[in-house]
Amino acid sequence: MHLSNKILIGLILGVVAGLIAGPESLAFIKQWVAPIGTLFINLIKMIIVPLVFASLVVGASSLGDVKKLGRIGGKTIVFYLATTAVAVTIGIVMSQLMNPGIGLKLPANAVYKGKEAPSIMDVFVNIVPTNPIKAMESGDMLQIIVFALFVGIGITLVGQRAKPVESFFDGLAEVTYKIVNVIMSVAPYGVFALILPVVAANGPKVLIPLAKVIAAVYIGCLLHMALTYSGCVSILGRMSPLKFFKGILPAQLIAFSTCSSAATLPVTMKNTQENLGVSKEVSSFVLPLGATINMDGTAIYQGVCALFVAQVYGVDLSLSQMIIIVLTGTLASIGTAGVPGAGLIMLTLTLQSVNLPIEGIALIAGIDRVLDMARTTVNITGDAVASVYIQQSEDQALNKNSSISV
Ligand code: DAS
Repeated sequence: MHLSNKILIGLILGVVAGLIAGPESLAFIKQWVAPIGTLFINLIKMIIVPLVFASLVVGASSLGDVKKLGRIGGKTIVFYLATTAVAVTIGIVMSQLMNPGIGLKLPANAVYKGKEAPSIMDVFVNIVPTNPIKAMESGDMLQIIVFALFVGIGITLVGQRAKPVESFFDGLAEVTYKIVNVIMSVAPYGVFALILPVVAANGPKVLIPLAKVIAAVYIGCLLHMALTYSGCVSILGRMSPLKFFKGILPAQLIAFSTCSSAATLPVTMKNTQENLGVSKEVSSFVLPLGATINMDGTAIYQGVCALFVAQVYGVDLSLSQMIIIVLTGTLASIGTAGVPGAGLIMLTLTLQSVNLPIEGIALIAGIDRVLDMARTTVNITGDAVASVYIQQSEDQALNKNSSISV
């Protein structure tokens, strides 16, 4: 049976078991089931840094020249920004249509004590590592990407004498891909153990009062995938959307269960390379970058929740405030880390940009995990769409050059 089907069965059994068990069994579930899910996530996290670093060094050095790296980087970042801005807009439109916050009253004692969101400038200034080993130890993905790119460029500039270094990283990358395969063989059990506690804790009575917010985020995410991504994959990627969504399904299921783009990255790389024909050099650059700065699902969530909070507080937002939400929602999603719940922290940035009270987040915090499942799934899907587009664009450039040189 195909791995996707096994993971899907693990997910469905986890949901059914969670609904049957319910909140009464949470103590037992947290003691005996949740640790299996944590073990599975730890297995994936174990391999992320060596996988991303080795494949990026090989990717950057095999690009052959810095110009090509700059070209791919430029196309990737423009694509990410454009699709994210569309995503925020879809989120705003969904909230305008569904009015999830109308009629809801914030509990008097609602206070949000989340972590302070980092400023966008902090994110950009912080991308160059002063200590690459510390960056790897702390799993700072942007710093690891920057250091790996410099090592790859260094190998290119040194040339033949650096071949042993390049071969070492090439071998290390292959070893890490094989380790991902081994880890994925236990994914159905890991997904079961991850989903069961969430469903048991978030039973119907938790979700129904805020069903409209959940519906607005989920419908926004589905629309973005069905319209934006299908359009990009078929027009820019020259690929049938059916083939794309079938090929990326395992990574989507892992993202849905783990709520972490970073933890899903090894699977996103595996699926794009094995099922979608994306080369190692493109996937090892576009995907780690995307898992760090491209969060379309989070952007949709920012748009929906900003309007939800405005509606709860009876604030009528002007068009210019909506535009500010699109801009800050896009920037906030760039600064969102690929870990569970990161989007909730960045929501404070978006709310503050239009002077909305951040206390409104207290209502969302209770259902944030359920919202995170959808937004993380969209986040990694958007990264995969970008890798398919960039691969197609590079193939076209190669064909054009070879036809000119004939
Ligand atoms: N869970 C984050 C991710 O891994 C997204 C978010 O929290 O918004 O992509």
